Amino acid sequence: METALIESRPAQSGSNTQYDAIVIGAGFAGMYMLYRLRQLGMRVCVYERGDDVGGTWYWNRYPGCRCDIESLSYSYSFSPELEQEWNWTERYAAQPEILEYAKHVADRFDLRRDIRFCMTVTAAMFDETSNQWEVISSDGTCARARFLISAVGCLSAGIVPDFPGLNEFKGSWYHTGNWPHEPVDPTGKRVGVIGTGSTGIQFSSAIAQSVGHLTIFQRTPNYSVPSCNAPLNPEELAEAKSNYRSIRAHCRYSKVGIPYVGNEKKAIEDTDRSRERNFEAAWNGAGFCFVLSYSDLLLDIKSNRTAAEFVERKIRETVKDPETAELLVPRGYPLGTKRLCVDAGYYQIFNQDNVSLVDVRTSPIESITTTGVRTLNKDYDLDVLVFATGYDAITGPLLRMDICGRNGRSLRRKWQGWPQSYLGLMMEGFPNLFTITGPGSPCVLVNMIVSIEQHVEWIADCIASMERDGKQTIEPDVEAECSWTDMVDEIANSTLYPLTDSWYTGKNVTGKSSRFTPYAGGMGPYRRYCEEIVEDGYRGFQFDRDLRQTQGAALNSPN
Ligand code: N01
Repeated sequence: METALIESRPAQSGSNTQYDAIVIGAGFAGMYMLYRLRQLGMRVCVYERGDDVGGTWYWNRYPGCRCDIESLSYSYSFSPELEQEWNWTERYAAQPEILEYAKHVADRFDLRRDIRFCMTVTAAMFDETSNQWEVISSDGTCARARFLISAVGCLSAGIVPDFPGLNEFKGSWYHTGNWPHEPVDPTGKRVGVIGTGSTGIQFSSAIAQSVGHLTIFQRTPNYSVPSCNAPLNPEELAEAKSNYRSIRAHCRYSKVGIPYVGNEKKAIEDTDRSRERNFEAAWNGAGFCFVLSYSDLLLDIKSNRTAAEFVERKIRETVKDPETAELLVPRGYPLGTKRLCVDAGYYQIFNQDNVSLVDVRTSPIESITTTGVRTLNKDYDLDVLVFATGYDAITGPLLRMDICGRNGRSLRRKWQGWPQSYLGLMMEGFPNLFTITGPGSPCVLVNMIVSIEQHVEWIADCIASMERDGKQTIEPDVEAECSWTDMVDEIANSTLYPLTDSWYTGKNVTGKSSRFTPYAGGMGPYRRYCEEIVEDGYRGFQFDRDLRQTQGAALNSPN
């Protein structure tokens, strides 16, 4: 049920401002966190580097940007009134509609008055004498708060590869995650796209018809399946609205946080004919859930191959030029271990005369010239160059800030080897710092909004219980953190994910230690685990930790 808002004290402006809680980021996580903290009567300030709410959906304005989770479940569940008044228009909402939704939420719950826009948090230090976080932002001001909550998202630190000559390029260039607010008209232009992940595939499919020529620079082909997007008709919408409570209940304890019921059968145990029928049906309607068309596709390499071969056949059937088709066929990694892409006619665009595919694995990009891209074999003249080159995911957005916990220990140092956390929610040595969808949580493997809501509610309940019990600080034990990190690792190793270099493992970032960091055990099991920990008196956490113990633990800590 939606709870009435408790009127909270307004945030103050200026330097050395004091709050009860500071939230970093005003995307879906930050907005809901603010809403919940206000309900506790807290003085909250949200820092947001953009000039409006929306996070990912504020920054990613590139043509074709769309959610690959269905609108009816990629939306907040906390307010039945909000659910009833908002009308999604398509099965998979496009970026402008999702951004409108975020703005609507901000207006409806009067969130903006506690958000400081165009402010980037650069550093945060924990002051042990006062048990306060000191938060420094881009304008040089410092604010203090007892609780610091990171809502910076998992895919918000974009990467532009360090190609020599980029500054000399005479055309326009953009990273898809920092797309201009004013329209970029590609009509009739020579456009180059580097990157063929979800973003590059969406972007290329969306603009191929209107550009003069589109050159796609591909290093690794991805598996992509049709989204089968369609308008939502009034009956479907009404049906969903009348069933929202049961849909949400299912999502909260499901594996992926969506209302889709996956096939419990194993691909490897099915007959060839039945498997083909099943894959065909999934290809023609399941979108991202293609990967759930059998229970073992991400667990068993032989099963995975059956799905991969099906998609590879589809690519060869669709793309008329056999050489291009072969270049587009993924090789050497299991389907879905790089996030499965969901497209609107991607493979079809290669049958257009104005689209060409350049294999930069065999002929690498050497530099950007004044007129375009130079590969080992050839120069490509371009008017517009688009970097769909991805993100320093999950830990990147957190480590862009200089965060120091007890004894001045920095998070960058703590996470040098691998990102240790307890439940993906907190780190030992960093009291009262919560990370929404941090490493070690299901985050990017499930419906992000379901994951966000679970974390926000857990954090809000935890803070409320501390207030009730008069506790000043909370942080995990080293032992709890280590065993959680080991468990995340163990579960990951029971899947096929770690076999592939991807942004999931951090291998896409030069110098980043490689490890599969999300919790791959599923949303439902994770939620139950978090609930049990609370029922068990916050097992693995310490309240008001004794400093002498802390010093001992820090000496014994491996990081
Ligand atoms: O990023 P990516 P993305 N030279 O890392 C290539 C989410 N998302 O922005 O694979 C040449 O997947 C790189 O090549 P390689 C979704 O979770 C969601 O596309 O490293 N190429 C790869 O092809 C998604 O998974 C939606 O060999 C270079 C590409 O750039 C995540 O965001 C929509 C290169 C990067 O692909 C990230 O997707 C869009 C270089 N130097 C995105 N460096 C939704 O629908 C990198 N590449 C919700």
